[in-house]
Amino acid sequence: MDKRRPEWTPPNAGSEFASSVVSGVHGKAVKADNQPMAARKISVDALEEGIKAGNRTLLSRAITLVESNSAKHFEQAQELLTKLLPVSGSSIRIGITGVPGAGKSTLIESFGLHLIEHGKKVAVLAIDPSSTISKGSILGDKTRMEQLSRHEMSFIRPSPSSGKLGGVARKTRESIVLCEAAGFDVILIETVGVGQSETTVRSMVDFFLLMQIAGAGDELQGIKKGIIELADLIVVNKADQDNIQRAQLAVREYNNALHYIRHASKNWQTKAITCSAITGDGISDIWEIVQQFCQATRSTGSFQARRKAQTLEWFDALITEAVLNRFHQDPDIKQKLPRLEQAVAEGELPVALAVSQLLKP
Ligand SMILES: Nc1nc2c(ncn2[C@@H]2O[C@H](COP(=O)(O)OP(=O)(O)OP(=O)(O)O)[C@@H](O)[C@H]2O)c(=O)[nH]1
Ligand SMILES: [Mg+2]
Repeated sequence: MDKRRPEWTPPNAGSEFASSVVSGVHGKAVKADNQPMAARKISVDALEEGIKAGNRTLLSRAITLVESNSAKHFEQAQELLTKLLPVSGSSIRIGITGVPGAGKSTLIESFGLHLIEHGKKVAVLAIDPSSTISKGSILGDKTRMEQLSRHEMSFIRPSPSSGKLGGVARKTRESIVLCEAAGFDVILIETVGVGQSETTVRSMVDFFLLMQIAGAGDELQGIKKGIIELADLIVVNKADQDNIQRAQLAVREYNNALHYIRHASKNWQTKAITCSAITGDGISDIWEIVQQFCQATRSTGSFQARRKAQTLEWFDALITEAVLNRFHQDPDIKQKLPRLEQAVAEGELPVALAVSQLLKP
């Protein structure tokens, strides 16, 4: 093995690192605030070892590495992922979506703590394409997930701050691999119901949970948006105090509607239940249902088949992205494109002909 492999330095010396203690790297503990970031380099091998040992500080650094946009970091991240892929894949990946304020983070707090009580290690990732600077949402989430974020059996990572959904999704998929290699049994991925983010999260999880709130005036909002067709479970949250009856009514309506809707997963009948993320009512039912889902889909092979299909879809998407990038970087294309665009816009040239002229060597 090449011992002189270039070492990785975190790209931004953010607060995430500032107060952390990195132990076991190069054989000794390093107090982070004592030295500048550039002085502390961690090799891919050290990251691999640390992650396999469940070291959350190194897991966090590895995620920063996969989130980096630099070419050098890309290479190192891919090397690390190659090493860790064989020890990944054994978690259950759960996507959680719902309109802003539905109670996703509050649910993750109580559901996560419930899972920990059952001996599970829980990682929480977020996809929030609307936040260009993730700092705000970290703050919100950390206060909503106060106990969970302090628990040693959990790991919480906010959404990468890069704006484009495609880029964010790649980073999240790679972060899932890292979390699994670090021994996390359940990966929760929170996304706010904006734009395409639900479809994107659906394409990387085994189980998709849609959170709704009763009494929002439009109980069946998800049906219109087609999101119910993605869900394996609909949870009507905030079923507490004087909202219980409304929530139960909404659950009945959903369960009726679900008879007419194509289910999201093979060998699984989507259902709706009530829950209160605050009182904890219904939280254990969610875990029961997830386990039933795993049993039903694993025994029939559809669980494994979906994962394979998801990976191939991702492969396909990355090919498309890479080919398009290469196309747009090509000097010849760059030179021809504006003229042809104008000709097409002015109606001087048929579109299909313009494309074939563009692609002509
Ligand atoms: N009564 C009641 N309030 C709840 C419940 N769950 C969440 N809330 C409240 O609803 C508000 C929003 O909760 P969050 O958990 O931040 O919702 P979210 O879906 O994560 O919101 P975004 O991250 O902004 O999309 C907070 O004030 C919570 O205290 C619940 O079960 N019952
Ligand atoms: Mg939230």
